[in-house]
Amino acid sequence: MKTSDSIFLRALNKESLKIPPIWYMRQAGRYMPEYRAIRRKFKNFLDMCKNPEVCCELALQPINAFNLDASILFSDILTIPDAFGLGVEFLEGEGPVFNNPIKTSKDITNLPEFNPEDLSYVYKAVFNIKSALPSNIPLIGFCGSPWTLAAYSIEGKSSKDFNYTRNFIQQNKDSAHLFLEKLTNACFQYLKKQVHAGADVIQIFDSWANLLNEEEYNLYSMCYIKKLIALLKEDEETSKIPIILFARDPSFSTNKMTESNSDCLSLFWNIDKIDKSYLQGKVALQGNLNPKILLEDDNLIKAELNKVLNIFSNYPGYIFNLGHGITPDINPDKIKFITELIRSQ
Ligand code: 1CP
Repeated sequence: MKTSDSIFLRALNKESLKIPPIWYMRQAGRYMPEYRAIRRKFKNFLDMCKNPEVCCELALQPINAFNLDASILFSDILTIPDAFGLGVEFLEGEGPVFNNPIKTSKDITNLPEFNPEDLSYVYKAVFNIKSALPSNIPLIGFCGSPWTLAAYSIEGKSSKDFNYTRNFIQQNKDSAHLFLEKLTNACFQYLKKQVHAGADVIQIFDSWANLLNEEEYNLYSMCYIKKLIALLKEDEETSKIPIILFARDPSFSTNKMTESNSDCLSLFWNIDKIDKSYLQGKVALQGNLNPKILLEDDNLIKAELNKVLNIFSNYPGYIFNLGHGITPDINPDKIKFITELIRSQ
């Protein structure tokens, strides 16, 4: 089968399908014992990401365990800040820590030019994964949104509210925009290389979209996502690659996300801001079971799953996914359970 005939690409092309394609955000990760066995061998998570053979093995683990309809590159969104020299480290049990975060506007003007070749380990992983996958399973490449990458780079770590970053941006508006511009160009070059190496689809993760009100979102996030998508749509090599945009819990209507010109929206689990009739025909939709439901018993999972399927089953271009990533406390048997349940409908 040609990759373009796969149910994942057909759904991204807004086709109505009886059974939706299925994949899960963070489908490779700590909830899987197979993952933990490999993870144990590396002190710093990013060292594991720098090993293309290991990344290939990790990306295939959920495909082999659950027979999913799409594979995602095994890597992380923070490879770009690392390539800018910000010294990203992930230590066991902790989130990311930056050894050289952005502290002043000078740090932004003095950033080295982004060299996409510094991330050649990622393109090698893409090539290896694509070569190992059967042709009916497309490979998703990805990056963080410029705003989400800037938030980590300025804060220097993860945070609940990213207050330090918000203050920095207020006090250094021009430099903040310069930084977002640099990140946008880096994301474009990075994604182009991933597509060149074999990625069939691109997902942009705006994981900190929830921190901004609509006005701030326009200014600091949407504006740069739009630029990034325009660059990809104008480039000969990437113009035909479907783009999925994930935004975590935006404070405004999901309709706004269509301004990005992405082909598909990956929906957070709350549905009150989703206007299906507006979105239909404009974008494919992906989502959006609350991952926490997977900690409940099978009857409750089934009821909540049916609610999601009832909302989206007739939508032209529907992909089943969660509203955010699988968390380490989820039992892999539950992933198997819902995958089989969806396919038995
Ligand atoms: O110690 C470990 O084992 C590290 C756990 C882990 C894993 C498995 C991290 C650290 N990253 C990843 C892989 C990863 N990250 C993938 C590929 C795996 C897959 O999806 O199958 C992807 C697509 C990401 C993307 C990513 N990294 C995002 C966007 C998605 C989202 O969840 O919103 C974000 C925000 C990150 C940053 C990140 N990476 C890891 C951590 C602990 C964090 C910080 C999260 C936070 O700020 O709370």
